[in-house]
Amino acid sequence: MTRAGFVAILGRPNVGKSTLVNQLVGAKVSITAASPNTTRHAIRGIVTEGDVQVILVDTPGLHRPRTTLGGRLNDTARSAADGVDVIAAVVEANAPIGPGDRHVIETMLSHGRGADGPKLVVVVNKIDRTGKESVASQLLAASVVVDEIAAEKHHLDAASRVEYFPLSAKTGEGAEELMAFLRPAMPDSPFLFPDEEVSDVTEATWIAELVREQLVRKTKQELPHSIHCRVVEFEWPHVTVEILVERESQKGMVIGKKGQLLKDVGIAARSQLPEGMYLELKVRVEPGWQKRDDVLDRFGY
Ligand SMILES: Nc1nc2c(ncn2[C@@H]2O[C@H](COP(=O)(O)OP(=O)(O)O)[C@@H](O)[C@H]2O)c(=O)[nH]1
Ligand SMILES: [Mg+2]
Repeated sequence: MTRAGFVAILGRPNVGKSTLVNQLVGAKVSITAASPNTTRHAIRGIVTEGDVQVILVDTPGLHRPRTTLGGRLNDTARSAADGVDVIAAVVEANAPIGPGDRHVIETMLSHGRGADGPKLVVVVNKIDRTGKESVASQLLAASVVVDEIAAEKHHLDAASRVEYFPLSAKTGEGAEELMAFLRPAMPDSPFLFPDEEVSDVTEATWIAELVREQLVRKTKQELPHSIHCRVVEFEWPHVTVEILVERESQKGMVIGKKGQLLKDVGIAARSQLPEGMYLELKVRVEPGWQKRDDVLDRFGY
């Protein structure tokens, strides 16, 4: 009999959720960057080993939304925790557990109620950034926060089932211990994805994501939030990605001096695409798209 199930990865922006999914899958399936709100969809990373399939659901970071897009990203993250077998809340080892983390832990606990509720995990990530003693005290701090929220919100039963894992999504330290917990937590089930698949992202979406990843990494301030990328033409080996920004001034920032920034983005994205693929980038202004429900619907957020 095979086993297969879902693990939702929750956390505030930038704690390393996407890096964790990539580390566990052993391949890049979700783009990552040092700026918040890089992940915009619930992306599934699939680990199939022997007769167990663990499907990791990467989610947008839970945050205080300032735009319609931000609100939708939170909804995507919360609904990703519905009906899963395990919920993992990720916090950082190298920063105090703050209000944003508390909100994440509360979301995890409230989804974890009932005897047949999901298994619950707190991952203390980025342990490569701190010493062993700080890791130990952060694990303790996390468990204190879990107990506090549980007492306050009447989630004591869920809180008693929480397991804690110190980990570095970057180096992989602690990843096997987490996988060893996740495998037996999967229910009896046929595989839900073909066993050679590592993600549920289509090729066109993936190409657009790779372009957006480079843009997010190379631009600053509010610009990463204002960018949406989509494939508008795809006829092998030619693919055209349209880059949408919100204002005319942002168009210039994306293109860069003498077109250098856009050129660098193209080179970096293309290096991760199949050999021989030809990538064309176009920039277009779609005024205020982040705040417009009609555009967000159209873009699938
Ligand atoms: N040092 C260190 N950096 C990490 C680790 N995990 C993630 N990061 C970095 O943290 C930033 C945010 O990572 P990302 O996975 O995009 O976070 P997300 O917003 O939670 O998905 C990136 O710059 C990552 O390289 C880790 O275990 N150690
Ligand atoms: Mg992410």
